[in-house]
Amino acid sequence: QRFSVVIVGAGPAGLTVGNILRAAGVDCLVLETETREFIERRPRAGVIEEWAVRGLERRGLAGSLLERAERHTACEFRFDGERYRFAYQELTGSHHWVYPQPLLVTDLVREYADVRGGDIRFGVRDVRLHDVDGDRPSVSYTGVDTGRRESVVCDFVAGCDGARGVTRASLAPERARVARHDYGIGWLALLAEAPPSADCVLFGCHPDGFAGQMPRSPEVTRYYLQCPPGDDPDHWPHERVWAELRRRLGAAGAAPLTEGRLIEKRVLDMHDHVTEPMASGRLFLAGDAAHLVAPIAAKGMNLALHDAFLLGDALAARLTRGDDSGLAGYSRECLRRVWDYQEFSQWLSELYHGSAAGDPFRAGTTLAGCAACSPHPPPLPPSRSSTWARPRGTEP
Ligand code: RFL
Repeated sequence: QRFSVVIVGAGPAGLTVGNILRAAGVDCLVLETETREFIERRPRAGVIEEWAVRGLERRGLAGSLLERAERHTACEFRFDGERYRFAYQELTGSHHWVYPQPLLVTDLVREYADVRGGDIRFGVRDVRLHDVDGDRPSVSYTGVDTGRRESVVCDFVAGCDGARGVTRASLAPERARVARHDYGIGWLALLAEAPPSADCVLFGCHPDGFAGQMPRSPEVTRYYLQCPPGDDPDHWPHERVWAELRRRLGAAGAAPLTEGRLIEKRVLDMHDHVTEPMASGRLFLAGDAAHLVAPIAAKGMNLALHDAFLLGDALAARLTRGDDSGLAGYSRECLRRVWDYQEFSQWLSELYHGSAAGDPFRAGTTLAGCAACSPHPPPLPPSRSSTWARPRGTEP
């Protein structure tokens, strides 16, 4: 079998690339290890930046999102029992959308497979890449129904298989460099069957550790609690979670938290990594397959979409018009924003975690950071305020 492009992974990155290619009339195949039902339910991100939504909209992929997503223009820090509301839209002119990742994935699969007629194979096993540095790469896998090895020849491979995928390993090791950073911090990531406790994102900077609240939908809310890395979620029974959230997010005049059953409870060890370059021969990585950014600043899915816009457009230009320029500059263009967001994430991490570091100096600078977001702020440094809600450079 032959396709112009094989896309490995049906997350936000892979499905966006697939949709762009189908719209340009390019034949492509998406290979995914999980079932369609599973990827349409897997809970993860929820905060999408305004430029990313505009990018989806320009490609005909934001219809349901714009009907159903909530628009957010402010967030709130809670520190030392005080509330510091940060109306970032007033400062940057930009806002965020809250739209759960499973809904976006559902929209993207439906558009790709059911509307644009794209080929997608779920439940595949043991995906392997071959000859990506040659002119005729291929991808082999075991089909779920047949149990047979299948092989697909293609012009290009898009590696969109997330942080634990296989495509990154096919980059020529002597040319690819992986830079890593470990925060030495864990987050207990929780989903509660309860409406949000506030109309915006909450960040609690507490001497006992960070706590966060992120609205997801009228029925479900995400919470985070800083914990030791590698901690066991079983150390966090229902009562302990809610007592700790109440303490770390408590503030004068704040409404009590709306509690509910915890339907997800997992410990994330906060770390980042970046692979450079993001391409080798005819293999191009996109999203978490190329770079992981800890969910501190809610940037991972946004970066995955940024890569996907650039890669989809570049592959379409190459395959429909013979224009190679997008592919040639792809890695460099993606990495500018990747490093920008990694830097922002490090800065924000200090704001979240500094007061729990047991160091009065770090606690002091954390308080100054929260106070800078108060109703009468000294303006944030331009790089901070722009990264908060808006990317630098042109929109893809
Ligand atoms: P994904 O979403 O991981 O999709 C990769 C797909 O590839 C499949 N796969 C394979 N398929 C074929 N062959 C293989 N060998 C394969 N191996 C894996 C997988 O099953 C999957 O379907 O990667 P993609 O598309 O790059 O998207 C990245 C985002 O999912 C990720 O960055 C975000 O979820 C990160 N993130 C957040 N990002 C935001 O922008 N805003 C947020 O609010 C936000 N919140 C979060 C988050 C991540 C979290 N976790 C779980 C780490 C909150 C949490 C708790």
